[in-house]
Amino acid sequence: MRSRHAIPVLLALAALAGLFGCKSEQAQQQPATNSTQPTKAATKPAAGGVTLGFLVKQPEEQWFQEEWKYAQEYADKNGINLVKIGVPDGQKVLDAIDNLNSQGAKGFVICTPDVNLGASIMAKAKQYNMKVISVDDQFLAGGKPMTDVPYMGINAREIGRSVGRELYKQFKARGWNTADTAVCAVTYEQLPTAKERTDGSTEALVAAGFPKDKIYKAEEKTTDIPGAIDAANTILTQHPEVKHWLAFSMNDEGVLGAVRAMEGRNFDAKAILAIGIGAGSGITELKKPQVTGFYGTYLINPYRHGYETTEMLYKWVTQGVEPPKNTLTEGEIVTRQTWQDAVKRHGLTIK
Ligand code: FCA
Repeated sequence: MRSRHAIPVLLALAALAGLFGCKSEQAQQQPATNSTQPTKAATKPAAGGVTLGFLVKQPEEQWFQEEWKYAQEYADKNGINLVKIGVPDGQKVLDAIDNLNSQGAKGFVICTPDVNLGASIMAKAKQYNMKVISVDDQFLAGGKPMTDVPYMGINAREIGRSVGRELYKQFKARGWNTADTAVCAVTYEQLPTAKERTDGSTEALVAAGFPKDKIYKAEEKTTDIPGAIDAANTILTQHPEVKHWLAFSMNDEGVLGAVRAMEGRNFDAKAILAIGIGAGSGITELKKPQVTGFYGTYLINPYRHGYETTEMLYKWVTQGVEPPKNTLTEGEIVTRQTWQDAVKRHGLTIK
């Protein structure tokens, strides 16, 4: 009886194990605390395979989906069991690290939901003997970057400046004047990479000749479109005299929120000039058949942040190759006319 069932049982087990080849998407939906579930055994990688984690603060944001996509591409090529988990708060991060440990992970890449969690994340990783690479948002300890933890981020200040310079150029090209034009700067200053970006944009606009007192800060509480809409609405209410609006932020979501708030107050696309930073929702906006006030975006590179960080972690774990401590990536401003070519040149496939 038992032996007659042995083959079907083995097949079922194999199917379960097969599921694990594509289980990472599933991991993202499962609460991190699921590590003790009976299915855990099936998460064991094939003999010789390595398990690594990739934790991100906002899995619903397109940037992070792109990052995961390229991380998975590297994992698939190298037989890595990549466990992708969304970690929107500190508790989820700690649970996710426990989860990774129970799956035998040797390390993880993380974009933390709170940069001040750096020390606790490192303590927990050390306890489990896991290696850590931080991506996008660098850990802070006592307000200072934890430069001993390998980090890949964007060259925030310089990218912000590029956005500011392009805004000024387009503002001039439209023949607008500063008498009835102002800037809605959607800011999130508690996050250093965000502050660097928006400070850089302000700096470049002012250096080009835009009056600093007409750059209004809209402080968002969350770095998504709803958070930016709320923040921008406050500024729009305070300044009914403005006829032309410029907008910048730390990411596409911040700028799209500003544009949506302006549209909500009947500003025509021709009265708005907005430039984002990202590689996802900004491109989706540029693809829309109708032109909106979202003029362009500074295209950053999720391939490098996903594929290369996973590669660095894998080589660190398997060959002892230490990753560089600080890698800053760049990109370029793209518009409705240029994004397709740029996306191709940077080796990206953005949906
Ligand atoms: C931060 C932002 C993301 C993205 C990334 C590179 O984590 O929150 O939107 O811009 O940096």
